[in-house]
Amino acid sequence: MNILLVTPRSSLPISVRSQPSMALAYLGAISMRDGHRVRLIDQDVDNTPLDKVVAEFKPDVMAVTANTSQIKSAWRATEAVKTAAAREGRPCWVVAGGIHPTVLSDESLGKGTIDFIVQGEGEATWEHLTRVIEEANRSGLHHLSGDTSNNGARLGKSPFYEVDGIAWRDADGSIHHNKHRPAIADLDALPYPAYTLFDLDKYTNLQPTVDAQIGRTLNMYTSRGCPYRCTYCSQSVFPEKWHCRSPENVVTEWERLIKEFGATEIGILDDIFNIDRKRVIKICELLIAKKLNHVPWIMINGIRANLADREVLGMMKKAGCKRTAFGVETGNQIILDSIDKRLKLDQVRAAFKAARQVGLETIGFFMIGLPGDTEETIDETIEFACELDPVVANFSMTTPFPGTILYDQVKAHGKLLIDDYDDFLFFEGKARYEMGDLTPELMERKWREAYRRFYLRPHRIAQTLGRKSTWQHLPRVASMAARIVLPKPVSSALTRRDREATAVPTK
Ligand code: B12
Ligand code: SF4
Repeated sequence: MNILLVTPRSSLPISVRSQPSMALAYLGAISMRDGHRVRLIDQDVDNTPLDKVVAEFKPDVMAVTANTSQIKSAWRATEAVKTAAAREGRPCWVVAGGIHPTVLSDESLGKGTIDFIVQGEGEATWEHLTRVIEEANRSGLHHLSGDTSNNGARLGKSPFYEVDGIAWRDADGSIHHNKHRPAIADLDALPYPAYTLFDLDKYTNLQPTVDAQIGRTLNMYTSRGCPYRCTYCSQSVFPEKWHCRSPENVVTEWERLIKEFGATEIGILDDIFNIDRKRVIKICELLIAKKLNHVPWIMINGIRANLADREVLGMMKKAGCKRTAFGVETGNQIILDSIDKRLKLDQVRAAFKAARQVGLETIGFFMIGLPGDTEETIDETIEFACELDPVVANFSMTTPFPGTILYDQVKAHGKLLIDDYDDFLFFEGKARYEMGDLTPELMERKWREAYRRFYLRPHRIAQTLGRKSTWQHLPRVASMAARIVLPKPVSSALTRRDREATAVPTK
């Protein structure tokens, strides 16, 4: 079949969201292994109109990925493809996946342009679904109904009931939720992400989390899922427990990224890379043995501070790790407990100290406006950030994402201040909700104050001026500095440029 993979246009500025979608890289690899023709359009770096792509490529299936802030754009893309395909007289099945449609599958199916939602981890379900679609096309089901119909009397029970892990829409509009599909048992059996589908020269690096200015950062996902259940985190919504690839499999891909695709820096995206310390140490030993440790790597997503001891961090450093992020969130233990982080402030202190001792740079993720936050507790967060003093401190506005416990708490006891999915971002300093004494005014004022107090300390100014990357990214750094120094009300002046200025990838 002809399979069209689409990353919908993001509402983030391109210099921030600039990496190939790993979800589609995996799905593409599966589909190519199964003998399909695959074309990928990343709307962030490719302006080709979808109707033109449909006319040229004639897709039988379209796959689109979306998190919450991408979902509206994903719906527009599916509509464009469905309409163009119908015009061509060649219907195209549309499949969506990713965190947002997984959580709110009926909402997306209700749009009428999406036939299937693949819920949770995608590869096994995708492979099964595309096989069933191909059989359905062959038997004429698709062309008879022009839809995902079970087509009752003529063809018997729809074959789509057999595909675990999907929600789907029948020809009469009714929605079916099939059984959950268990996590993929052997992640090593997956093909490596198909980077050949992307024009890698069109992407930028995830500044300022990574450094490579010239050259290429490529990402890896060495383990999946997370056993923790932090109340604000979308990842905790996925039912799959932590499961991982073997160190050998990881390092083979690592080598390939460097030797075949020219990676000059590697970003690790795992939710919780360091849960199995033996595995981390083995990966590090292999990287050293294979002399791959000359290429720096960065833990883009936070690792758990309570599991980051000096030995593990030291091995990571020896194996080429340059910088690691930690999800710290708050400087107040009561609030930390209330978000179910299962972490002690002293464990965070110890992890930052150990990282410094072994020579690893750090990134700290902090959240402003967690439930229960007050002027005083936010001050504690800012002071804690200053005490830890990471190379990059990211203060994000707490944003309640659908499906999270936080979202339910805000729905029950507070008020969401955003009703447009495009605004479910937290790079910018605009309050997303209010609850009790936690007012938008407080959150926005403290958010600005956090950046000011952290980055305008004399030694930080000196450090910033002394860093090569400051001069390499001068417009962004200058814009960020101006926003910190100039006292203007945040919510009144949000622009795309504002978003860009503070953009640091966070979890
Ligand atoms: C890397 C990353 C980024 C990068 C994106 C780079 C890129 N091009 O993908 C950057 C830094 C730009 C980024 C930005 C943001 N991110 Co982000 N990011 C991640 C991170 C760490 C990894 C994503 C990834 O590649 N995963 C690996 C792939 C293989 O997994 P996957 O995407 O889940 O896909 C699997 C399944 O979901 C499914 N699937 C997915 N799509 C599809 C489609 C089909 C058709 C099928 C069949 C299956 C399928 O199959 C895949 C394979 O199993 C995730 C956390 C995580 N672990 O996923 C957060 C995460 C996706 N980000 C999140 C957030 C909140 C953001 C921001 C909103 C933050 C902000 N700035 O305010 C922005 C939004 C940007 C945007 N508009 O897209 C949240 C999403 C929450 C939500 N409900 O939307 C996550 C889940 C983090 C979290 N724990 O809360 N992010
Ligand atoms: S914030 Fe990190 S530790 Fe907590 S549930 Fe999300 S991925 Fe797991």
